This record gives sequence, C-alpha cells and structure tokens, in this order.
Amino acid sequence: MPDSELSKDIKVLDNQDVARVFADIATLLQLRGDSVFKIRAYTRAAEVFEHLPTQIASIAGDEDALKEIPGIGDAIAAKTHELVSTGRMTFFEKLRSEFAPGLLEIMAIPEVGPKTAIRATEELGIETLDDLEAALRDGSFAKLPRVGEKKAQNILRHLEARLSQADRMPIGKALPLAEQAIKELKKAAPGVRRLTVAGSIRRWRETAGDIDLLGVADDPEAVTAAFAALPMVVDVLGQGGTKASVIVGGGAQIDLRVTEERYFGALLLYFTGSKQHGIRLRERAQRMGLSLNEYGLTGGGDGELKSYETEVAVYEVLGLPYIPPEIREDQGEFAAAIAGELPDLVELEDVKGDLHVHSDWSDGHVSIEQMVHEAGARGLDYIAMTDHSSGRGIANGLSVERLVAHNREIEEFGSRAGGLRVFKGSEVDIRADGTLDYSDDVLADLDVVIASIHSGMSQPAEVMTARIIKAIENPYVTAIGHLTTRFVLDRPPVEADFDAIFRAASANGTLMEINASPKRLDLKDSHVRRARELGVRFLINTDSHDTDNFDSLRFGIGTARRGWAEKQDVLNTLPVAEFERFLRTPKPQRAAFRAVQAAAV
Ligand code: DGT
Ligand code: CA
Ligand code: CA
Ligand code: ZN
Repeated sequence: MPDSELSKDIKVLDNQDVARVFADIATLLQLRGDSVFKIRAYTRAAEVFEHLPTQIASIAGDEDALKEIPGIGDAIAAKTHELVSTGRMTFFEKLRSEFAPGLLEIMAIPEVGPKTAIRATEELGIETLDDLEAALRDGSFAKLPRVGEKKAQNILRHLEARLSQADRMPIGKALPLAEQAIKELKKAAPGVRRLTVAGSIRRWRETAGDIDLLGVADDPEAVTAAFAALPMVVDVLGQGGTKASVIVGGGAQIDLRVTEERYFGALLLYFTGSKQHGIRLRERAQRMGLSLNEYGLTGGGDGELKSYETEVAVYEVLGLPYIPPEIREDQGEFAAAIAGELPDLVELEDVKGDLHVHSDWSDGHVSIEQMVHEAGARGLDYIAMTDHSSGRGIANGLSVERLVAHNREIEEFGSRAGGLRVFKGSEVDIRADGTLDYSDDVLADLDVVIASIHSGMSQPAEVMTARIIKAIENPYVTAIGHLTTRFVLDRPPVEADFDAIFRAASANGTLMEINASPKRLDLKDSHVRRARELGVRFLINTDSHDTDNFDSLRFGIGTARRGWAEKQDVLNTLPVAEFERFLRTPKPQRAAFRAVQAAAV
C-alpha cells in the first residue's frame, strides 16, 4: 500500500498543528524585532488556519486553493504547502535555529515571558521542560531578574500541570478523530455492527489518553485487519483476532475491540470504565456471590458464565438501575443509584436556546443574519446575539453607539426570523475592578447580558473573587460567561474562591454559563457539580463565532452531565415563553424563580 507507506514517514498535521507553526513563527519574528507587517501576516495566517472549516491537509496539495483562502498570500501558501506535504518548513527551521533550543517550548508555559525565556536559555542553559523543572526546584530560576519566589512557584504549578497532561488530548480533538475512525472502519469493514466509542470519551471526560472503540462482528479478525489498514493509520502497535491498537496521524492511539453480540453489554461496560467504577461493580458482584468480568457474570447456582447484550441487563442483575457513562467515576453514583436518587441528567434535545453567540459585528466570522439562520435551521427556538463590548479595544468590541445599532438590527431580525426569537445581548467585559464595560442604563436595554473576563487573569484570588462577585451582583447581568477563562490543556484557570462565587450567584439569581466550546469547557465538570450543590442554575451556551460552532453544544451537555446537572438546572431548556418570563423577573426574585420552577416539575 503505497499510500500508507507515504503517510508513515510524514506526520499528518491537522489545522491546529499548522496554526501553531505560524503562531510560533510570529513569536520568533517578534523576538528578532522583525517588521510589524510581517509579524501580522503570520499571526493572521495562524488565526485563519485555526478557524478554517476544511482540513488544510485535504487542500494543501493545491497551492492555488490555498491562495484562495482569505488572508493567505503567495508566500504563506507556499510555506503551508511545503509544511503539509513534507512535514517540515525550511523557513521555520532556519528561524528556529537562530534561537536557543527549547525556547518556544519554555515560552509556551504560562507566565514565562519572552525576556525571561531568553535569559533562562542563555544564562541557565535550560533547553527542555525537564531542565526548566530542575531550575524551578533548585531556586536558580527564581533568581533571574524580575522573577522571584512567588512567580517561580506559579510557573512550577503551570509546568507540573503541563507535564502531567503531556500525553493527553482534549476531547475536542479526540471525539472527532474517534468519529472519523468509526466512519472509515464502517466503510472498510461492512460486517462490523454496533461500532461505538467507549473509554473516557464515552464518559465525556475533557481529555483522553487514547481512543477506545468497540464493535460486534461475525468475523472479528476481518474487522481488526481492516482497521489496521485504514488510511488514517500511521503505525500498528498490535493486531490480533479480536483487538488491535494503532497510532493515527497526529499521534493519537486507538484501541479497538471486536466481540460477539452476546458479550457486547459486559464488554461495553468494562471498556467504558472508569476503571474505578468497574472495580466497585466487581466488588458488588462478589458480595452477591458472582464474578464480573468483561464477558459477563459467573457464579450463582450453576457456575456458568452468563453473557449480556446490553449494559442495562448487567446493571439489573447487580440490582442497580442504569448508570449513565458520564457519572461512572465512583463519585457517589452507587449510593445515589441504590437510594433511587440518580439525577435525571440533562440531554442534548432538552436545549431550546443558545444565549452566547457572536457575529462579525465583533470577532465572529459571519453576519447576524447567517448566525440566526443557522440557529433556526438547527431547530433552536431562541438565541441571544452577544457581541463583545468595547473593552480593551480588541476583538472589535462594540462602542455604545455600535451597540445601539446592533440592537436595532436584532430587533429587525426578531420580526423576520420565522419563529426563532432573537434576544438583544452583549458579552460585556468584566474589568479588573469588577465594573462592567457598559453603564447600567445601557445594559438595561438588553435582554441578555453575559459578563466575562478576558484580561487581568492573574489577579490574586481575593481580588478575583471580589471582582467576579461584583459582576454577579449587577442587576442586569444574566450570567457569568466562561468563569475561569481556562483553555483545556492550554491555559490554567484563574484563581478564586469558587464556593463564595457560587453562593453569590445562587443568592442573586445570576446564572453560571457552561461554555460548550471544546477549547474551554468552562465551568468544568467538578465546578458544575459543586455549583449545583450550592443552588446555582446554568446556561449551556456554545459561544459560537461561526455557523459550525453550534456543533459544540454536545460538549457542553457532556460536561453538564458529568456535573450531575438535570434539565431543571439548565435555564435554556425552558420553552421560549418561560425563558422570557425568567428574563422579565427582576434579579433578586430570579433566585426564587428557581424554586418555583423546581416545584412546578
Ligand atoms: P484514558 O484513556 O486515560 O482517557 O482513560 P480510559 O478510561 O479511556 O482508560 P483506558 O483507555 O486505559 O481503558 C479503557 C477502559 O478499560 C477503562 O475506562 C476501564 C477499562 N480498564 C482498562 N484497564 C483496566 C484495569 O486495569 N482494570 C479495570 N477494572 N478496568 C480497566
Ligand atoms: Ca481511553
Ligand atoms: Ca485504551
Ligand atoms: Zn468570551
């Protein structure tokens, strides 16, 4: 197979990988003091590639197609072509060789600025993250100019987080890869049935160590063989009669198990995990005189192995109701199941509205009209257009004058959007002191106000907590957007007293957003669970900047479910009339609105 021979040598780059290279080039050019225009061109290319809906790898063979992408000139098209077709870029390699090895890697750790990174490489001889860790631990890093003990401690914390997650990928990357593998394998092995994702991805964990797939076939070996030969596979770690493990382009590992129909239930249960949930199940089986393994249950009278086609059937024998994969973490689900108190988890189909949507009025990619049309086409009943406030002058935020015009345009759409209700909204910046970008009388004209932090993220916890609570207490703020500002595996959360924040949100009737963008997933699962305990209610929003971003909703649902959230905890599951009634309710009474709703269920 010449195709897979070729792909064995060249790492298949996805759009994020390509974007990263151009962002790195921009960084190095900046360090070199190069022309502002050149730097801007590379920064722009990185942004364009990051948001490109098509896979660059699929068009990079065609330089003209690359040039047609807005924002990509001849020089960058040629470099992209070289990068994607050879896996290397001469220009980048030459540029990188002008700097100490490891500089980019070190600079990628939060709070390590360019000047410090250069000093670290030149004065301390740091070349790797391991070197960096040693220098942070022996105190030499803290002695660099403008660093100090406190900052060194922070950097060590970021570094440890980075190192412990080094071999995990975000679910936003893992799930699409799993889906691609499923699609390719169904085509290559038509005999495979019930092909499904298992492991941490089925539990919607925010990161995955590898991808686990499970299917049924009469001839399992034909399926594992077809799997090992898929075009996306770059290396085969092992292949046998019922299982195979491969590495695909981008470096992810996929484990496949193929079984007979009758074993599917027990194997899916085993292979979904979590490991800890599985261990508890086996203990429970043992107490009942049974033995649970990946094929089924043995014991009980005849000592024969009994197999199960569904997970439900296994749980039933163990005297348990079905426990959804998202909460199989051994974090109280058994006690809840036994007490008959499992949460009735919110579902994708429950969501009726999206209250955090951007357009090209700020940093979105398409018009209000296009976003509204897409939302309608996806069956939503209502959305809020929430472009950015003027803030720090970036993200093309709206001045008060432009906000007024934005409102007017939305009102026009409101009457034309064919059943879809479009709310006037804003994603208003929470400034460093907790005040908002717009005055209260401006906010009062809006239907939906999402207040978010986009700067000053390294404030001390006390300052940050007070800042956020101040926004929570504002009478016009509907919800706090992406509370911690973290990026999955990429940017640490702000430090704050989250319990105090959730208590304030609950008392004021301010909602907490579960931002569904797979890059953010913010609140994260554990925050949702804690916030819910403290009486907080939520919005699950996509924060869409383009029409295809509405797809992200499922990641928000997965996160909400991992946080044990029920439909009644999520306000945008309300029918539009009820949601409007919520918005018309003055803030102090919104907290009570919650109870009314709960009682009404
Ligand atoms: P990951 O890949 O690190 O994101 O996490 P998982 O949960 O997908 O773990 P993985 O891929 O190692 O294994 C998939 C499932 O198989 C896991 O969730 C539970 C089951 N499993 C794997 N190893 C063990 C084990 O040693 N004991 C038990 N009880 N189950 C295991
Ligand atoms: Ca896994
Ligand atoms: Ca695995
Ligand atoms: Zn935002």
